[in-house]
Amino acid sequence: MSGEEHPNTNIITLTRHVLSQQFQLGAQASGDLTLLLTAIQVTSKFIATNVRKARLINLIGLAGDTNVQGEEQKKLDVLSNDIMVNSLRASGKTAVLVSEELEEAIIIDEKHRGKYCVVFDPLDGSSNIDAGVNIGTIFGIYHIRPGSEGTIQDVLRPGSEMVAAGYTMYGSSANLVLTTGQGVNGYTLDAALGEFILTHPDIRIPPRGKIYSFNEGNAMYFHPPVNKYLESIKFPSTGKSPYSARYIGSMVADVHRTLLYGGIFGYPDDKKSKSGKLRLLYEAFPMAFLTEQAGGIATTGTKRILDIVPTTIHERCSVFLGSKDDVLDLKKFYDQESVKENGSA
Ligand code: AHM
Ligand code: MG
Repeated sequence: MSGEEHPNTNIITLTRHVLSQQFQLGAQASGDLTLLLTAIQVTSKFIATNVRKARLINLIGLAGDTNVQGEEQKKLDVLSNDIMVNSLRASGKTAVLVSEELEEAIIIDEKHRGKYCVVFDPLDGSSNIDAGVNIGTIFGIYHIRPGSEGTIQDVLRPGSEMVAAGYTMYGSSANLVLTTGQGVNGYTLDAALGEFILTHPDIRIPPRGKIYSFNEGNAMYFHPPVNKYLESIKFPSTGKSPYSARYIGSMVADVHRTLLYGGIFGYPDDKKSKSGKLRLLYEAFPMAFLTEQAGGIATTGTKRILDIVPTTIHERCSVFLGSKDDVLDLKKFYDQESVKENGSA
């Protein structure tokens, strides 16, 4: 060994990695999913670049419009949405698109129509943009139903039917984390090469963590099982250490940390927000798919998130996800509550 640093000449790019995974599927794989993921990568690179220079080119601040949830849109949200819609349509691989920023689903015209449907939040965690804190893009991909020409019914399906899901986190580097149903892998954007390189192969959530991630400012609205659970990890039985609190307020960043370090992330429904805050299709489903593929659990407290059948494209749901043992601990409080309710009924 000379001790000299040699560049790695066998780098595994995201495209190479997904192609090799698809190759293992044999004849079923036509390469279309790989091409669709290429389009998503390009949008992530474009958004990453714009996030980075936002302050300099005056993209920070409000665009002066409100989105379907009645929230003010940031300029970067609008831009990211436009980038994704344009790129996904032009890919020729999509039939239906659902974006957090658009009230209606987009049904792709025949000329550009492909066999995948993409649901996405182009720039999640937008309240963090002005502070330069991590934000991200979340996406989930369905295969169109057999015989369908692309309708809203193609995306009103349980998350367990998604064929791929992931997110790109824009932080100190851009990290794309992806599942195609064969585990979870993380890729980091090499800005010089302009490629996402495999840096976190086969991400597995530790079975138990030491971190909880909730917006505890809402505790006065939380239902009893949530507050009882939080109490149990902050004031554990003798001999055990309390959990640490970490809450960024960007789902992508909070879930990313949970995947890598373990612990539990929660955004429950409560007395004020009857269905919770997070959106089922393009926030809860993709993150639940990734969590399960990494060996964790994702639940509403009473049911598996991926089993929910959506009835509208922007519906919300309660979310708890993370390390298996931590989420099971929380579930016990929900189970006790339902025993109490049924017992007293
Ligand atoms: P957004 O889609 O408007 O950005 O809202 C979603 C975000 C998530 O990233 C995050 O988990 C949550 O809202 C934080 O909400 P809160 O500020 O209520 O804690
Ligand atoms: Mg969002």
